[in-house]
Amino acid sequence: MLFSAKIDLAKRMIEPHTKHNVVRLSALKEYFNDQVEVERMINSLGDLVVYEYFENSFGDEEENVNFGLTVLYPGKVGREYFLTRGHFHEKRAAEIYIGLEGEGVILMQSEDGKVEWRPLEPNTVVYVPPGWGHRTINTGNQRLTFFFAYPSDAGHDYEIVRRKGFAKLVVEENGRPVLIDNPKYRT
Ligand code: PAN
Ligand code: ZN
Repeated sequence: MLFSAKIDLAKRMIEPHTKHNVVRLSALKEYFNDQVEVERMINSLGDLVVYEYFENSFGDEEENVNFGLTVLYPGKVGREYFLTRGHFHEKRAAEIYIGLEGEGVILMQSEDGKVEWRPLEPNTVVYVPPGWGHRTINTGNQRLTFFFAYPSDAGHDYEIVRRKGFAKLVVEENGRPVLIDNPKYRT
């Protein structure tokens, strides 16, 4: 039985953990707006790690809470900042994110297409309400690290994001993050 875990920011991990996923540029090709630029970057820079996450996962037992740490590295594909794939929970479960280091945002989208975005940085707690898809974006030039926790039976639907994307993109304009309409978004 698990009673506690230690976050080590220097080592960028949480111990213990039952799962460690590393997500590279090649796995994110369809999630960035400019897929040609992703290819070009892979060819010139290699298949960079964009983010990794460590999780204590309890299968799909509904009494439990999965939790862990995500580390999203800085970078851009064209003007679009490095991002996580993003997903909707299959069971409309809420989620808590707590910013630990770096500067970023969380982009949230309701099932009927409303969009909200909030800063994700140290000492910020973000509550993702049930039914809202969510993606994190690193808008700074150091890594963005955050803690997350959600019900173990929530499930993850990535397919809907892969096919339709989010309605908005977070891109750099004059050195600052701005929200623009996603030209490829399909309702
Ligand atoms: C987080 C995310 C994690 C990686 O634990 O799963 O930050 O992002 P993607 O799942 O979008 O690749 C979470 O929201 N879990 O529900
Ligand atoms: Zn989630």
